[in-house]
Amino acid sequence: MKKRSTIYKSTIAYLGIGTNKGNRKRNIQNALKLLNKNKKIKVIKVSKLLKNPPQEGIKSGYFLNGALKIKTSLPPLKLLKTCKDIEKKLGRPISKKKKSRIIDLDILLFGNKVLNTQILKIPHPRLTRRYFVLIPLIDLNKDLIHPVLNKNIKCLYEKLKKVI
Ligand code: PH2
Ligand code: MG
Ligand code: MG
Repeated sequence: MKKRSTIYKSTIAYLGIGTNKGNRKRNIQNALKLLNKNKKIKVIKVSKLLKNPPQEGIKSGYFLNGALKIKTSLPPLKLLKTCKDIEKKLGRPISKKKKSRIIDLDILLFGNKVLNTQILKIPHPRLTRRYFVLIPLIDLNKDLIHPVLNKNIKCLYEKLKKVI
């Protein structure tokens, strides 16, 4: 029997994934391959992908957005570094925030962890304002609880729907 590699002290985390440049589906597939290549990350579930217009001042190209449920033994900052390395490997330059992106990987939730540092905030601070994040998250796990607001993400989505 094939030996399964075990991930010790692992955490369930959720990543947001988005792309609005080039072959969006392929960009997402490439990012998934690179995430799974890392021995300390296992992608457990991929949400349905949502085609939607750019938000928050980005002007060009529609987005393909989704979310990933992963299991990881990496601590949050190492996971962030891994995400940034993958973005770079897929050709995203380190530059302006409002630019089109081949791939964007954001940490949305990391277990019940709450982190508020300059380089990384968990839960993702704009999660509650983004339907393109909440819809894929609900698709992955409708029972998820926002660890700061202590609210179910489905409730957060219902609330957001009222204002947009
Ligand atoms: N990401 C942003 C800003 N705007 N709009 C959509 N539709 N999807 C995104 O992933 C997105 C965005 C900043 O990361
Ligand atoms: Mg982002
Ligand atoms: Mg990002």
